[in-house]
Amino acid sequence: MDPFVTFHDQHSPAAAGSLSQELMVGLAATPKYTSPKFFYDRRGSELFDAICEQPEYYPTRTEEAILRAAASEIAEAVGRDATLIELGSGASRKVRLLLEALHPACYLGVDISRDFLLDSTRRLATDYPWLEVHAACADFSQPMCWPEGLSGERPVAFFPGSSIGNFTPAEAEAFLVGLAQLLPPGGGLLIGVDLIKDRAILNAAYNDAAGITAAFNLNLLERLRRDFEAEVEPSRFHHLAFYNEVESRIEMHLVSRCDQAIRLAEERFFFAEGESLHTENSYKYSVAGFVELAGRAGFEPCAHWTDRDALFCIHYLER
Ligand code: AVI
Repeated sequence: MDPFVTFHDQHSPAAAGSLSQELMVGLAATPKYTSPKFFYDRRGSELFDAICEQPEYYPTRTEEAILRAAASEIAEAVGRDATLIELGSGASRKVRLLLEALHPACYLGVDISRDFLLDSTRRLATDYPWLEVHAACADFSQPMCWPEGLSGERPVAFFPGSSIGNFTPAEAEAFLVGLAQLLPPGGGLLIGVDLIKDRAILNAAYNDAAGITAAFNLNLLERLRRDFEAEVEPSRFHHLAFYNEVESRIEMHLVSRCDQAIRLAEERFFFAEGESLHTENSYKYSVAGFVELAGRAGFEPCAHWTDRDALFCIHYLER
């Protein structure tokens, strides 16, 4: 183990059998659905990184630009005594901008993907020798607790990327209630939230011309074959993503090109031509709408920052 990173293992991965049960529940439902967590095998994570580089996918570069432009204001609002806790730390790119502005004594990266987490926290420990670095392998969408041994008084959670948008609003509220319970009074939440905007911009972001989002969506079926020994022919489905204005969300689906079945374990799930498997929602919020939701979960708004085109918002809230 790298001497500069304290590793805390809080995750016992669900057995393949229970994941396969979960998939079967969604495939048997009407309409059919799968949880977005099934996107993220190694190939899915690589494709997601590639999505973030696409010219149409504005959230990543816009959030980074806001962090860069507002770094000192953010540091002012958050305070320099924070223990920074990054939820879903992944490649830990955005947090570097914050570390440089906040100079906290202690950082904890929390991610479900052990290898990714270890690589990225080791890189942080090397690049920021003054920083006490902890890594917790955990599924932060499930109840968790902060590991022992973090120095610093005031935890501030950093949840970038508008990953909150992949929960339904009710799930997002429940998640924030759980997070609020982990924070002492005065503890903070710095969170990136994608904003409601012109549908043409949203539709383009999830239908990039290079077809990377389509490949990301279809990789789910490849993964069913690879990891769950499903019988499924991905070329018999096509990618569909559109903005549902009533629900303020992008919906991603895989639409069947013909009458067919997916076999998983001993079950067969029939698709009529044109029937879809709903693979993801990505909710968009107004600034006020998100503040209201977070308020119901026990967070008070302190400050927020947006870009000039009002594409994306970073909120800072406290308990
Ligand atoms: C991870 N999450 C915030 C992305 C989003 O925009 O909802 C996942 C994604 N799906 C398709 N493109 C990107």
